[in-house]
Amino acid sequence: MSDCIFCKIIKGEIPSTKIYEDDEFFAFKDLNPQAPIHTLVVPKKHITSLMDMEEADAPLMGRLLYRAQEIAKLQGLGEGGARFVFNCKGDAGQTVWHIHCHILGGKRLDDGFG
Ligand code: IU
Repeated sequence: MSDCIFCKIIKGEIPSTKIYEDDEFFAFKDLNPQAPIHTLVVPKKHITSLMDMEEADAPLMGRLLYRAQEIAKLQGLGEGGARFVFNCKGDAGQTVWHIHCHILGGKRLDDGFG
């Protein structure tokens, strides 16, 4: 989608600190980290929100979860663990309308959810 900021990051039109890329997914450091490790994993396919995905996208999103936990381990979170978050739509605070999985870790996240 031409005016989507994450689509532009995926294409390299906007710079980012890339952590991982394959044919289907792109992962990069969050610009405003909420934990020592804060990475976003996005599908290259533009889907606006987890709650807008179609059933046909379920295998892709399953693979996204598998990749996300691999990426967390790549970043040294295998031992301590991590939080995987999808903010969906307004009440959850979604601000970028391209599905993204937040990976948060590198410290004890004992602040409840979010
Ligand atoms: P949210 O789940 O939609 O609330 O999260 C969007 C995240 O995208 C948020 O943590 C931002 O800091 C992050 N982000 C970014 O890393 N780079 C950007 O250019 C923009 C947002 I816009």
